[in-house]
Amino acid sequence: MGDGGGLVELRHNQNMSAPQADLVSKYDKDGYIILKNVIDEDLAMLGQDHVRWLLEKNPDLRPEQLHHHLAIKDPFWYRLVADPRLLDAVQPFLGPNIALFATHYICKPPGDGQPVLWHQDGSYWPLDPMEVTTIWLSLGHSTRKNGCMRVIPGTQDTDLQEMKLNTEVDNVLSSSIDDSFVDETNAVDIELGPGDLSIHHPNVIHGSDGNTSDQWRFGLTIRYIPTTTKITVRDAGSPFLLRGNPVPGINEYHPIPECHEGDFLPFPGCESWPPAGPGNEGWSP
Ligand SMILES: O=C(O)CCC(=O)C(=O)O
Repeated sequence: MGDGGGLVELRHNQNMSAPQADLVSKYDKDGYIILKNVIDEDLAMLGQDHVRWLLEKNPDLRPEQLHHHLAIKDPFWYRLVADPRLLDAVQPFLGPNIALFATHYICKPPGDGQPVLWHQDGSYWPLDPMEVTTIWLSLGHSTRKNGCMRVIPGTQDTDLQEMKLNTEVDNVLSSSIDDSFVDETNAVDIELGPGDLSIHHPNVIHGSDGNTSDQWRFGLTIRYIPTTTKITVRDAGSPFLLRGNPVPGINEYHPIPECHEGDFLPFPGCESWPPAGPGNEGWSP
């Protein structure tokens, strides 16, 4: 299964620059792309502080399991996923009306950071249609040694498969795709520095190894949808309208989280929070 007809048509209707069109054709061919230096290093470091802050507030959670429900009332988390540089990066794939479906820090501590077994994202998601793309935002150095994401290019043309319970080793999703779909010899390491990102398709087969190095791996996954995609299970994500217009009757979006004294990670711009507009329109980093 490739992209739905809706997204293909929507791309045809957009005025894309030649570099954007190249990225879209690379994504269509390989199921992922890489963009370097999209956010500044200061913001990436603030993202690392955010992870430490979240872990202090939620001592029972592992750093691979900082899930989207925590984002609903968290102004810094919203600020990060609504960053116009990230929305500009996904707009060629999704069009101008963009919402957040879900977001999840997957950070791997040195020594025992857990693997993410081979899977297709769309198999887990209650979305109709399955028009969605993921930014994997690197907040530090993500390398083969500390368990960077790995992708099998071209597998975005594989239909979504049922994921199987898999707890042979401790792993982030406790499940994986059947081995018969995985040819690891074709896997590509997505090595990234702070502020770099990859964008991947919901059908592409991907995963990552554990972190056996002495360096943390800091990554944030951000699942963006066009506002025409319906989240069919209530409370399945952390829906926010981020850019453009909602479609009546499709999704209900949370309000922009407020900054409550002592209960958020301070960030540049929080003094004049919340930003203007329904999402973040008119706001620049
Ligand atoms: O963070 C990882 O290692 C894997 C990420 C992933 O599976 C995803 O973003 O869908």
